Amino acid sequence: MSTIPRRLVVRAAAITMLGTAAAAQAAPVKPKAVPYASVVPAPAWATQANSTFTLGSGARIAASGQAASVGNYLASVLRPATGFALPVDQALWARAVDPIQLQIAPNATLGDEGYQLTVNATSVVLTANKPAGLFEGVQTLRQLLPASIDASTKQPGPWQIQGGKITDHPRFGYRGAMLDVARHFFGVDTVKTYIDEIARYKVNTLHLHLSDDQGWRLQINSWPKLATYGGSTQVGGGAGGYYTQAQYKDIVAYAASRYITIIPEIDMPGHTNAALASYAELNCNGVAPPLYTGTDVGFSSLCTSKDITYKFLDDVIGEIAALTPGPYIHIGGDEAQSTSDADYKPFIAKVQQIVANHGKTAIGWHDISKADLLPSTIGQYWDTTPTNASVQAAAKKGTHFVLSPANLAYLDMKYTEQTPLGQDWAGLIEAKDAYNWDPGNYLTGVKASQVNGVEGPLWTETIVKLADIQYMAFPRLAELAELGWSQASTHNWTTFKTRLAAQGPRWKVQGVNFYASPQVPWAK
Ligand code: TNX
Repeated sequence: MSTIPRRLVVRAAAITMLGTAAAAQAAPVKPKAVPYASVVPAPAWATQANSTFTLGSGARIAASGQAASVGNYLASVLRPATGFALPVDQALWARAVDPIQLQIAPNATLGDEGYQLTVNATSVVLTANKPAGLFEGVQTLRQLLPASIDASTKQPGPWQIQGGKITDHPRFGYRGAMLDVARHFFGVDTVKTYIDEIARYKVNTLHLHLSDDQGWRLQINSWPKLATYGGSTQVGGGAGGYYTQAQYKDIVAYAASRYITIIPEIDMPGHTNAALASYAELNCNGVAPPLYTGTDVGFSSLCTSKDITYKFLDDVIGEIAALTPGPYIHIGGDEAQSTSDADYKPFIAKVQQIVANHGKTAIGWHDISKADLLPSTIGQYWDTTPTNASVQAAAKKGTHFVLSPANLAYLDMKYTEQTPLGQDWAGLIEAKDAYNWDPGNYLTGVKASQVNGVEGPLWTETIVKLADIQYMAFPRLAELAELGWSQASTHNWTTFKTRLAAQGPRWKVQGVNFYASPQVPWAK
């Protein structure tokens, strides 16, 4: 018997205590309903009731109109482990009779991604302003079911959900991951798998680092050698690869079906050896360098004084803008050590204008704050100290930032000295380090209202396969996602690590390779 008081009302910061108490009483053999306190990222508000919903074999999902696609998605993620048919009813009348109901319903406090989830003995009702909110609510619902719901084959159940109510919405609108597909190339299936894994934690942005010294990874019709030659190799010298435009569109559409916006990055003016090797005319001396398969940075630059450079960028950005429904194009701008400041500043000004001409908003690594920025341009902060003079000056003029401090958010940093993959130039990032900072109160001179959110970049000099991506991303990306989604009041490592621990069995069931940090009391 549970000792949890009926309809105990808890603030998100306190719900973990509830989770600990309930977890201690969990039956060891049969899966039981999961306490609300185990959800990552922590919901804004939750109450847990003393009732239990059981998903039965005859259950149907009501999801009409704009809710239909998320209803179909919910059915598709629940079918493999339950083995149930879970038909999706799209007729309005089904709302009242089906046990699982997804509805679009106006609620002023929930915003675009918020949702409300109400579970009692006979029904699960999920409402939101927008389909994106229903989608995020579905991720919460999945975590309220036993971990075996994530299996790809039929499991015994029972499929119980603890009764209660959650009202939830994000702290920040931008919650991102970045994958460097330039240093090592990753195919469409790997990217889709990563998209599914990050969507579980309500990440809504995937930034693809599509070009660097070692490779150009997207077919550009007006400059075809970029991909066919510039994409032909990678770090270490093996065969590289690139996405055809059709494959890129497929990734964008798949991400959109998970309410994730793709942000394509073409890094410039540095990190451009692959482009310079593909077209001699992009070099100031007119000589194409050889392809590069090492891991140095800072040695390449587009020729900022040549007109052809801007024709090239207009063509490339034009094609990418046409393929990308999201509002942003990332222009890189980092570590341009082979471009003088005198050349760099007007270059960034021109590129921002090209991006704007194609109807998009520019994002760049915070190095671009050395240049004059358009009011809409966003900086992505990657340095390891919270104080930076040009960032502060740009912030004063109103620039917004996405935070990816390398010593806190870089997913390619090692966890410990023993971590077999990754780098350590920005430091070691153990589980606790990845969580123990506040993005709203990190950058000197940048107000919380100028912080659009957070992003976890995964650079891939040492990363070659999906299992490597997973090992570096989990648990840290789930932790960063919580910093991006959950209210500051939930912030508490001691309670968080217990919630994070409940993700371990889920990753095991999903076959996600993760770092079992000794700092986290992983659930069995
Ligand atoms: C720095 S920080 C880079 C990348 C490297 C990464 C390795 C930044 C924007 N650029 O070029 O891959 O370090 O950790």
